[in-house]
Amino acid sequence: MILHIDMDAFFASVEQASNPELRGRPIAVAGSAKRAVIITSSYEARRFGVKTGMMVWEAKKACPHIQIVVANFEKYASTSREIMNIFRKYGVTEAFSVDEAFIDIGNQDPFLTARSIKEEIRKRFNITCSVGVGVNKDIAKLVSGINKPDGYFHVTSLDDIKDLSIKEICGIGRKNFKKLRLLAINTIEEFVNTRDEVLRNTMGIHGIRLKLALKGELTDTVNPEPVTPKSVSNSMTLPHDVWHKGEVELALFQLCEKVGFRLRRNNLWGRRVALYVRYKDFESFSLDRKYYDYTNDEIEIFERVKSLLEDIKLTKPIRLFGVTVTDLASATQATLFDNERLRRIEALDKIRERWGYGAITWGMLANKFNHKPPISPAWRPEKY
Ligand code: TTP
Ligand code: MG
Repeated sequence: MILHIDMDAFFASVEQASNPELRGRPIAVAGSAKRAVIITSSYEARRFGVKTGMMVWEAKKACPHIQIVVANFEKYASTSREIMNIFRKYGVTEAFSVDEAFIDIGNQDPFLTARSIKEEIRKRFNITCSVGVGVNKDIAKLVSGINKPDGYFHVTSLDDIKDLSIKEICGIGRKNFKKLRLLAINTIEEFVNTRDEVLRNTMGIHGIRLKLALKGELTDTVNPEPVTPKSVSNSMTLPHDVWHKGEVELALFQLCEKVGFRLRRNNLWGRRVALYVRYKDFESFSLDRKYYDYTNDEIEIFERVKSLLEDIKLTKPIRLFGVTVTDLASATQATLFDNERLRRIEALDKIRERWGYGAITWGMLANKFNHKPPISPAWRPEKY
């Protein structure tokens, strides 16, 4: 049996747990003091219509007495790590995002196991979570949100889920949802009664796999190792819009440094480098280029990003940059790079691993943008 566990209002709950004054009150967590986007809110605030993605002023309009807390990502990351360690005591665990995991509990009783996990987390962190139970990951994930917060839902037959919208299925994105709707497939019952050819034509082989899974005819295993990523990417909304070459390069180098570090930590090299630019007015574009040599050297990545920039003219102040390295390969396929630089980078990494990522950086970043380490639902505790 598989459990899918998702923490309730995770960042907001952690804040409420660590500050008694915030408990039971509508609060929202904003990404940073300057960039005022709500990244999550407590259930008390959600009742007023506060939603992830709103600007702080919108949230205040919806809920005038809302308390805004600036995100403390280190705190959420370390809580997440500890929570995953609790899960691991109950079965093979796959960390699926910062606040979600699958646990294969084998033949243990799902209700008692969920109750005991909930209790342990409540005692340790004073926060709640919601649990979905099913014979595979797709079913467990589908239902963990049904009775949020502090929910529990165990799927024992197709009947339990047949009326749910296909929108709830993890793996049916907006595009597939639209395509399926045109075929009058709205509910899970309609989905599992659709012929295989139709599903294959609409959404490929993945559609057929999903049909089997939802019917409960597929039992899958939980993957304890994080899957090798297809790309390594970091983006940063700048504390203030940038325009001058020096500032642009400073921001880009900072991102390249992080991407390089993460590639090396995962023993990966990449040769396609992409740059994403979002202007102040939210107009955005991306550029990318494939190179012959693989690299995970931040200076080389930075050179490649700069050369992408040389092909265009930035026309407005920039709000956000993203740097992505794709076309990844593991160590064997990579070309060796400059030895001295390699030694320096290895020395940097050792210090970072010992003392934390922020412990050391290149001279040009001495007055880097004061940006919190990025974290998103896709963040997994196993990785940096
Ligand atoms: P979610 O599990 O999607 O949300 P949640 O835990 O806050 O609320 P729920 O009870 O509905 O599960 O995401 C987990 C955390 O990830 C969330 O607390 C904040 C963060 N997050 C972002 O940083 N950006 C986002 O776009 C989303 C959706 C979440
Ligand atoms: Mg959650």
